Amino acid sequence: MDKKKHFLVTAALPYANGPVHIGHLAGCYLPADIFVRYLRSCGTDVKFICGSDEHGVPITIKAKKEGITPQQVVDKYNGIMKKSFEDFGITFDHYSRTTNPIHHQTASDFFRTLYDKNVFVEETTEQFYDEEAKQFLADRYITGTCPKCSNPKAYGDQCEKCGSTLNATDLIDPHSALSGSKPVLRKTKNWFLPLDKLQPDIERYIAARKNIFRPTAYGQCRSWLDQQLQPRAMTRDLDWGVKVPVKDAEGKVLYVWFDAPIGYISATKELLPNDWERYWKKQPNEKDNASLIHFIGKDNIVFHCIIFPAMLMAHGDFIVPENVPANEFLNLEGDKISTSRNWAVWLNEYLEEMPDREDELRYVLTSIAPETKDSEFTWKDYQARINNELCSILGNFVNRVMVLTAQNFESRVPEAASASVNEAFAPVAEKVFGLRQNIAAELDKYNFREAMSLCMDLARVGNKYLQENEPWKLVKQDKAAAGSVLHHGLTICHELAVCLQPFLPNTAAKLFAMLQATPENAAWDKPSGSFALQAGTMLGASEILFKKVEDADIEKQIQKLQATKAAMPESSAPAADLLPQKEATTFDDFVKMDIRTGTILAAEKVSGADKLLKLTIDTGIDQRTVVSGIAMFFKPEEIVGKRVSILVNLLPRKLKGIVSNGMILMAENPDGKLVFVTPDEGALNGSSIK
Ligand code: B3M
Ligand code: ZN
Repeated sequence: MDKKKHFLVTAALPYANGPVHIGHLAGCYLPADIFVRYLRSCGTDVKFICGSDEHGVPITIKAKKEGITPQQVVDKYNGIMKKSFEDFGITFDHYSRTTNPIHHQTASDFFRTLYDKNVFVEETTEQFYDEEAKQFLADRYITGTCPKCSNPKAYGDQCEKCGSTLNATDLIDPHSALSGSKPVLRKTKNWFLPLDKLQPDIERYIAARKNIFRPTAYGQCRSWLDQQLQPRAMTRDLDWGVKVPVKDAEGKVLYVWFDAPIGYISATKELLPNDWERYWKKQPNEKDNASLIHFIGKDNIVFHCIIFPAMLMAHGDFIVPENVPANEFLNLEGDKISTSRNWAVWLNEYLEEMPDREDELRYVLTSIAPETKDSEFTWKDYQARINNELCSILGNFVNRVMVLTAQNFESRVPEAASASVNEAFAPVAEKVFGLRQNIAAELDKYNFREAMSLCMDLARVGNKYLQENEPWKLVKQDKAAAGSVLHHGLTICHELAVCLQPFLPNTAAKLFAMLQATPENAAWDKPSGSFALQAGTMLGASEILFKKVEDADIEKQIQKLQATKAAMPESSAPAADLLPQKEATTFDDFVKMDIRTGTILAAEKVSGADKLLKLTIDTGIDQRTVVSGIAMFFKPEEIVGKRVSILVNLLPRKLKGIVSNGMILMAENPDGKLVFVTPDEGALNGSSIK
């Protein structure tokens, strides 16, 4: 990585519709902050930009739910989010808002430039319309079955299960999230970004990033390109957002995914009214272009890796993102983190309930960072990592060196006077400086998890050095030699302070204060062997770096989550994730369906069909064959004897050559696994369900 260049680093603009949780932090804010702190400590010119995404359906849905206006929603959550980022030590140079006038102007101008360049295709198409709510249904206002993976809870713009980006009209069995009703199609005009025509440019852009993007990001882009890009509407029939700045566009706003990434530009303008172009625009000499880096979560990949670059290229004046480090998802105690189900560790609550433990959370979240696959946060693991790693390895090493120096050398950095000790330290020093370089190399490659673990290796080297030299014994025989050992021990502490700066900034600051050293710019690039510690320097007060996490602290948190689970209504899934109620039906229609209780007598796999099981069911009236699509969830031998509910008068259907007489009723658990709808004990086979 060319650290002499100037960088613009962004972290995804969070929707201002809920507080920040640990999933957000692990997804992009923490790695972005580590990266930026690293660049700053190398003396690199970097600006770190973020802000609230205050438009789009996620905001208006929240407003409806809370019974307040969209403006009130964003005012409330922007304040909460901004404060917890600050309190946690995410060091944005600027945290903006997409409702700011400067953003409306910037997004509007950007759209107008593309419009004037005839980039957009203006087209009247049929879009879903809710006749009850009297409005068009864009994006999350519509739910239905994903055409790619059959997830019944896909949104009009995206399926969260398979990650596909969708158009509302792709959905099977669409429903309005506003009224639950079946929408109708109505004609409306919109402006489309012709991604199909821009495909060759994007192909070139993505090809050049084959070895830069992480495999998930590259793979998602490839699969989009392989399916051929389609034009995508950049405007919406809604009243909350940036007004479309052309004529005949009343009642229309910019698509939130058009305006939000432009928010990065507006925020930079706000921060640097006179200098922002240096970070965004192509410079006369290409080598003077900034490096643009977007940290995001994997659900935002296509918008940052395809649509935004396409917009920037179509505009013409702007550079394109150099890298888009995208993380996977963090789960919590075995379940998906979810704002609407309140299944999260909220940052504002953590900061209150676990005071002065910011670095501990940074450590844990970086150690389990979901860089290449989803990962999981549990409180027990949090406790174990702090107690067994931060306290026992890092904290213990530093404490031993400090205490021994205080006891034996009046807290002054001892001379490295013993030639033999110094000689023996040479290979250790080599290891230490090698680690520093390796940490930097991993950071250059955005491998934060590995870099964090190398920092702990550095502390391990320190512990081993102490263990092998036993200065507490040596001091009784040869004080100068013990002093030399402690001098080198302090040097390793200093190395730790340098390397930990981006990861555990509070700890690094404490270490620098204890060593009476200052964090120097370019400390990372210093040649090996150049120590900042002067013999005779009076050390600062020694501090315990990490306190053990007690069982009681963790129990409280676990109980809190258990209470959340208990309070979840049986319909535990968020309202927005459940299928809305279907259209009204009559009792007469219902009784036409003959549903009975039965028992599975036999089950076997259907050859040539992964999903199907052939079941023999005792329905009370007969024994019959039913073919059921449940083979992904059950082994045949597990379900023999299972009580079930069965629709017996469904017309026979032939599946893989077998005639199926009826249908077993199934429900879905929160993991998407199908479960049987089993009658209560006592119901005989053949008893009608009514
Ligand atoms: N607000 C999506 C999200 O919060 C969106 C990111 C915008 S980044 C320009 O996941
Ligand atoms: Zn899907």
